[in-house]
Amino acid sequence: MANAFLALGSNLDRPLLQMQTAIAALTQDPNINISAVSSLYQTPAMGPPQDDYLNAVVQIETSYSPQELLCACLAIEKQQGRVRRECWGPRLIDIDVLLYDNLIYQDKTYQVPHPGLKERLFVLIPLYEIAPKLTLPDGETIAALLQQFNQAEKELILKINDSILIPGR
Ligand code: PH2
Ligand code: MG
Ligand code: MG
Repeated sequence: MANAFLALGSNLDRPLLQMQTAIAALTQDPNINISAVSSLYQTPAMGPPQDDYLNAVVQIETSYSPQELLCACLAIEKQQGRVRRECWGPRLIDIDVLLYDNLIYQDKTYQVPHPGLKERLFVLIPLYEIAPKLTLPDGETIAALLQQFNQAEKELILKINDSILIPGR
C-alpha cells in the first residue's frame, strides 16, 4: 500500500456537489482507502479571470501504481462530465496527484510531486491541515513552504466548512 495525497478543485456547475461526488467516487474505488479529508476552502482563481474555486486535499492509501492512480483520477473527472477546454480555464472537477509516497517521477504527461504544489496556497493550506508534519521527497517541509507566503495571501484562502466533505457527516 502506498500513501498518497490528491488535490481536488472545482469552479463550475455546483462546485460543492462536484467535490462531494468526487470524494464519493474515490470512496467507491476498492483500490483506494481515504484516510483524511481536509476542510473545504474557497480560493481565488489562479489563471484567467473566472469564478472562485472550491479546493480540498485528500489523503489516501492505495494499491494502485502511480500511473494507475492518475488514470483512476482522470476516469472520475470524465465520469463527472469534465470536458477539457482552455488550459487553466474553469473546470467541473480537477483531481491531481500531489504526492505518492516519496516518489519523484516525471514523464511527458505526468509529474510527481505535482509541479505546482510548492507555489499554490490553495494546495499547501489544506495539505498542511491534514499532514502538518509532512516532508516532501526533496526534504522540504510543508510548514517551511508556508512560511514563504505573507499573511494577506493566506487570508485569501477561506476555510468554509470543517467537515462538509466527509461522507456520512
Ligand atoms: N486549478 C487550476 C487553475 N487555477 N485556481 C484555484 N484557486 N484552484 C485550483 O484548483 C486551480 C486554479 C488548474 O488546475
Ligand atoms: Mg488536473
Ligand atoms: Mg490542477
